[in-house]
Parts: sequence; structure tokens; C-alpha cells
Amino acid sequence: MKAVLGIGTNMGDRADNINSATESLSLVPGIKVLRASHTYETEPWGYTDQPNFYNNVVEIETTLSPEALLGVCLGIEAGMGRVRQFRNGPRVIDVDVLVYEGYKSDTEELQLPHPRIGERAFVLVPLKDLYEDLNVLGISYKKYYEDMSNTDIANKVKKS
Ligand code: PH2
Ligand code: MG
Ligand code: MG
Repeated sequence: MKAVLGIGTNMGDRADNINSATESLSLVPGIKVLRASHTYETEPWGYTDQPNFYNNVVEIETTLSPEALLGVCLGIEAGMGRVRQFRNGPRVIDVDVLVYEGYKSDTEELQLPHPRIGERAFVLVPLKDLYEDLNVLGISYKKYYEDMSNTDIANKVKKS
């Protein structure tokens, strides 16, 4: 199955962190990284008194279940030294499962598709790199992208 992951970081060497997380994903048996969006520098969303983030999204092909994939993401975060302080706070790395092909979930551990994709320019803008029409594995985010303000889009500075 295909899945799309969102990666974010605002502590340490942010470009390095995105590369390390992507490299770690590619080394997991059952995961093949197919494509990555550009990386963007983005203003913090939700809790604003923290450094800017780097964000990107990657498309993978995987034989892992959504739950197992989530486990891999949390493992990579832990391996890179993530310490959870408070919700939406600064982090060395965050790897979120955004969409998993054909799968919906609303448990406490795993909500799929990720419920806040439509509100977040730092996700919608990189998604547009991979899915020009904003149809992400069968789910359309076109309306959300069109409704996003131009200032939100302008805030995104392409880094690679
Ligand atoms: N992640 C959050 C909260 N706020 N803001 C930006 N710009 N990028 C993020 O990845 C991010 C955020 C919670 O996961
Ligand atoms: Mg997360
Ligand atoms: Mg997140």
C-alpha cells in the first residue's frame, strides 16, 4: 500500500534531521521511500513562541499495517532523541502518518487520515509538490488548499 508521511523539525540541524529521518525510513524492511516533496521553512502553527520549522512530506510504498507504520515512526523519533514536552511544542523530529491508502481510523493512538491536514499550510504546500491536483491517495484536499490564505502560502520558503 502507499502512504504519505509528514516530517517536521525545529530543533538542531533541521535539514540534517529531515534527511536522517528519511534515511531511517528507507532502511526499514517493508518500507520503500518513493518520492519526497521540497523542504519548506515554515512558521510555527498552534504554539507560536518557538523557532521556525522545516517541513516536508514523503510518499512511501509499504507492506506494514498502519499501526506498524506508526510504530516505526515513533521509533525513529525516539531514536533521534525526541523528548515530548507539551502539545505542538518544539521537537527535534516529528514523523506523522498523514494518509494510508484505503484506510480510515479514529482511535486515540491513530487517526487516519490525519485530522488536521486541511488546516495546515505546512502540510498542504508540500503535498502539492507530490499531488499537483491535491488528490492524495484518493482524498481531495483541493478545497482546503484553495481556501488557504495567500499569506500562509507566502510564509513557506522553499529550502530544497
Ligand atoms: N507541528 C506541530 C505543531 N506546529 N508548525 C509547523 N510549522 N510545522 C510543524 O511540523 C508543526 C507545527 C505538531 O505536530
Ligand atoms: Mg507526531
Ligand atoms: Mg505532527
